[in-house]
Amino acid sequence: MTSHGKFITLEGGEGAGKSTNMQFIYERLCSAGKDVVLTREPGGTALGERLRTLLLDSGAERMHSDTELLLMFAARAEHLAKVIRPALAQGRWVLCDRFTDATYAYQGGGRGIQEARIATLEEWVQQGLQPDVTFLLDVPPEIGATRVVQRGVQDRFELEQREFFERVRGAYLQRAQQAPQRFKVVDAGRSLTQVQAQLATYIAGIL
Ligand code: Z5A
Repeated sequence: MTSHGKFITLEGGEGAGKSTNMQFIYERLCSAGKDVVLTREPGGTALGERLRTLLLDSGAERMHSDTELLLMFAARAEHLAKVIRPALAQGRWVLCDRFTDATYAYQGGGRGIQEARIATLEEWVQQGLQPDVTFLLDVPPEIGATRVVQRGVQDRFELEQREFFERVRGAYLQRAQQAPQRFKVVDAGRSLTQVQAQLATYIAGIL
């Protein structure tokens, strides 16, 4: 019988260093002999990537927050059916750049949608499936903003104000407090060397 692989997610606010550390985590897991599927949300499938383009397009007409929430879960339903569940069932590990905690943080904390509405969609789409481990790169928005300033064109979320990112951060930290077994919180305001040393310790603990 094939055993289920582990489902690992990486979360954080803007400038937390997700892309940089995603690669680091991926390499650590592969070096330990794990067969890892690297994927992301919104996205991860052909249709999901098309939804991602709609969701991030800063030139698009203003989107209602309910539309944004539903599109996030539409992309997630596709991702779970086509990529995440099949990979886990084959015993592969899935390393996903953002998942439902991002919905609670951005659509819940950031946009102000009630948690209960998000929880209803979560139950419908995930049917109990949760990440085994979630790395949260926590950084104060003022530090994150200085890191992304040179990145050029900003997406629809990156154009939000500081208060939005404060609420996003607060919602992430609250989720981490509510599920301390699943969350591994990393102080991502420190140097990359320090961040990756802490990540390496956490990774060693889940192998
Ligand atoms: N979203 C949502 O609203 N609801 C949902 O359910 C989901 C997503 C799933 C796209 O996400 C948007 O989707 C996101 C939330 C929304 N919006 N925002 N903002 P994304 O994950 O694709 O986009 P992102 O947040 O911009 O992630 P990113 O590209 O990984 O950016 P990052 O975290 O800033 O990472 P980075 O590019 O690796 O780092 C930024 C810079 O900082 C770079 O120059 C690094 O070299 C530097 N860096 C990294 N770490 C350090 C340290 N420790 N010290 C100094 N400098 C550093």
